[in-house]
Amino acid sequence: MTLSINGYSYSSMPVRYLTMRKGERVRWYIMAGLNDFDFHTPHWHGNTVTVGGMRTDVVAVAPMQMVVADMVPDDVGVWLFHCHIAFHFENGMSVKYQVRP
Ligand SMILES: [Cu+2]
Repeated sequence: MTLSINGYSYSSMPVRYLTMRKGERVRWYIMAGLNDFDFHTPHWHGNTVTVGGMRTDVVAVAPMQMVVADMVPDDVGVWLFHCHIAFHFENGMSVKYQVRP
């Protein structure tokens, strides 16, 4: 089984799709699918987000749950964004995002 984020697996999404600038206000819309295994724990490397007033680098979503995560990135670089469930990560659930100066 191959799992994906926005249809991309194993960090194959072109990084330009998720490129932002340091200090920019960025809003991430997270939504899980409707299969019974669609419990996910999206996790950002490099930067943190705010969800419901809590600063974090990981959130949990249940099937068809939606989460809004706000980020003001301060760490420049190319970072991994992936599901933290080991089985999902090992089966491709990762993309890269970029923060430019
Ligand atoms: Cu997952």
